[in-house]
Amino acid sequence: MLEIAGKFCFAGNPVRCEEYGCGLVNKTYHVVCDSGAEYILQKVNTSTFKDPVSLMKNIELVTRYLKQRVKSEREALSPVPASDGKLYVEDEKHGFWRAYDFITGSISLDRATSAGDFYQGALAFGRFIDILSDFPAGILAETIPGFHDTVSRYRAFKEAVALDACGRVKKAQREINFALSQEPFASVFMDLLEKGSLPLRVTHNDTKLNNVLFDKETRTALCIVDLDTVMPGLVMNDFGDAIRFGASTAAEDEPDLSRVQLDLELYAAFAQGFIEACGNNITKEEIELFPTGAKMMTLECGVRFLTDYLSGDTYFRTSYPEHNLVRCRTQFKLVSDMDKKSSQMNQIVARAARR
Ligand code: ADP
Ligand code: GN1
Ligand code: MG
Repeated sequence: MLEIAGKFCFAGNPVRCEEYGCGLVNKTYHVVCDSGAEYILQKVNTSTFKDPVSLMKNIELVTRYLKQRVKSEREALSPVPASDGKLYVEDEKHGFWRAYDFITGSISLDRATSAGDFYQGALAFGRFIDILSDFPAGILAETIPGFHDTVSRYRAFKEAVALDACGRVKKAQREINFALSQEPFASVFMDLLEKGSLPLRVTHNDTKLNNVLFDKETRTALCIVDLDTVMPGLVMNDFGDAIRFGASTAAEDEPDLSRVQLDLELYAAFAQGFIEACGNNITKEEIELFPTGAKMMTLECGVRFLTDYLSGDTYFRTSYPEHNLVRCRTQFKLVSDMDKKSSQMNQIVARAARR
């Protein structure tokens, strides 16, 4: 690892390199140099991101744009060039790597410890939408085609069921039935998009709370990270994915489903912060669809975990054989809970929009 780290233009010589964070797709390391300078070094998963050079072009364009519009340098990521001037190092033996300045004094949270934290996270994700609302979306590459096309996610799921590559269909029959019972819902956004009644914007598309960096001391949100999936998308999905992950009462892989519910206090805190920070950029129709976005992203993510379980765990990093099935169950439990709480979810968003 230090060999790779040595190929980037770091201040000083890398002396320490440790795994960092909890991402399920890329691999992240924290590098410390003998000068004291700190960096984030990442191995990009090129099975997932098939055109990593275009991906890095997206990141270059977006970080440059953000840098010119934020108040302090801790509020936007800074990619570090390699010695040849490119923003990545690639070779056959080691794979595809990139680096960022480590945002000093920052932490990320896998769970909100208070509604205040989650409200802060919402402000950061909303500001991201707000700042990028004038960015020319057309110049961004689609880093994962159909990333939030829930209909095509269902297609892949049904193929995995038919193939039953690992003989796991029997073990997941209940979850498969649940997914199928929800299938008519999966096309709601795709249908509206086809009719042309929803705007595509530059969105983040992976708005897990741990993709926000907080100031360790003040607990205010500083910066949005994990920009691999920044591309044209729907703002409801950014709202929804954040709720899916951050407004649950339990971790994404909690095996005890009695502990998994949608926390309406956290949901309300996020709705308030996100709507406030998106400003006038988003329409009334988009806001009305935020609760639908929450259910859509939760259902889609559950279907993706289930598909990966049935296909032999080739996409998401797992720690034990049933891990993806356990993750799928938490998502489906949340979907059911959202169905029960849908009128409250609608009221909360309507109230936040009136403020
Ligand atoms: P992954 O795709 O694996 O989720 P991320 O880009 O989200 O990778 O990085 C993983 C974790 O590393 C983040 O959750 C955050 O805690 C931390 N991190 C990422 N970039 C920085 C940075 N520039 N400065 C400080 N911490 C960072
Ligand atoms: C992945 O890479 P990470 O951990 O931030 C995935 C998201 C899922 C999430 C589930 C590129 O996010 O779409 O919602 O896992 N990212 C990609 O935890 O597929
Ligand atoms: Mg991440």
